[in-house]
Amino acid sequence: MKKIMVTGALGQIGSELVVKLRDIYGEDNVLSTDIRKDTNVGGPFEILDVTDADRMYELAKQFGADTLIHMAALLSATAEKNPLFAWNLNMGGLMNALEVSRELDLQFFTPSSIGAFGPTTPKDNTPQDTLQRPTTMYGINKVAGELLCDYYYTRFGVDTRGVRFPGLISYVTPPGGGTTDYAVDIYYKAVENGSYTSYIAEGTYMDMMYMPDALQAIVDLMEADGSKLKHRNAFNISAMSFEPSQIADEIRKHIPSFKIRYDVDPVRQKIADSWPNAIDSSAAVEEWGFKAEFDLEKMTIDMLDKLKQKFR
Ligand code: AKB
Repeated sequence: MKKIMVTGALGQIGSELVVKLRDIYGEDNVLSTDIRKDTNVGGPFEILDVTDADRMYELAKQFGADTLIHMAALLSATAEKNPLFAWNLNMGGLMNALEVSRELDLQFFTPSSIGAFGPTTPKDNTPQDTLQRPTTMYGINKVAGELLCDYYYTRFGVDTRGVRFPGLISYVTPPGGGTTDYAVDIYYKAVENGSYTSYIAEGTYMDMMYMPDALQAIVDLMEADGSKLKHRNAFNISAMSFEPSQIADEIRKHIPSFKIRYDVDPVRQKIADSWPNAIDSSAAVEEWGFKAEFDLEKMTIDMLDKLKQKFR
């Protein structure tokens, strides 16, 4: 049985990932760690600041981990507000996690993002291997991270794996500080107020994915036969691409009076404009069988249903 340590376990992805991993591998085989404690969350938990390399090593060793899933990081919009802090946290945390994985011979996963692309990247059907000159601190962190993970595999044989996540949508834990977060907020506001003011302009396409597909992708990639992986660390994966008025139209099928307005935030709009419209996930499909169950229609039904129950 695997013994998995997760950093950033109370974040948007981590909080749901830990539940899924515990369902599959058993509660006691998944150690959740984060910089703060949430008393509502059960199971093995330890406080960990990922910039503290010694504590990360000690926790992984004591737990007897064979796998490290490193999720702790600042998202794009927050990183832009404080670039030096983002560099220190995102790169320092990643280096520590890679070193711990090398020292303890752990299988390793960390997410990259569509943020690893930039304005000179082909915007449509963005290839797996292409020009990457991001213009945000977050994107620079992600490209450097992809390269470091490749390096730890080729240089030290660490079994590093990863995907480039699109915007992730979930009704469980709200995201914090991302550019794609509007696509989560819009569902909350639709249920709570019947209207939403979007900080992303009409016509701005970005890749997205419903959280259950993102979690399954992590499990599938970590379970995949390593000998079949050619890319290992930065697989493009996407389930859908849409712009704000399309998600509003989809919501209107269930809440006919729903209204969308626009009050564009120049910082997040600039980030969104530098990212692809739609990426090509074919390498992930071919190398480890990536598939997504949810499109915009199916996701909207589930999101609205779950949020209505939550706010009832
Ligand atoms: C963000 O918007 O920063 C993230 C991402 C796409 O990496 N959701």
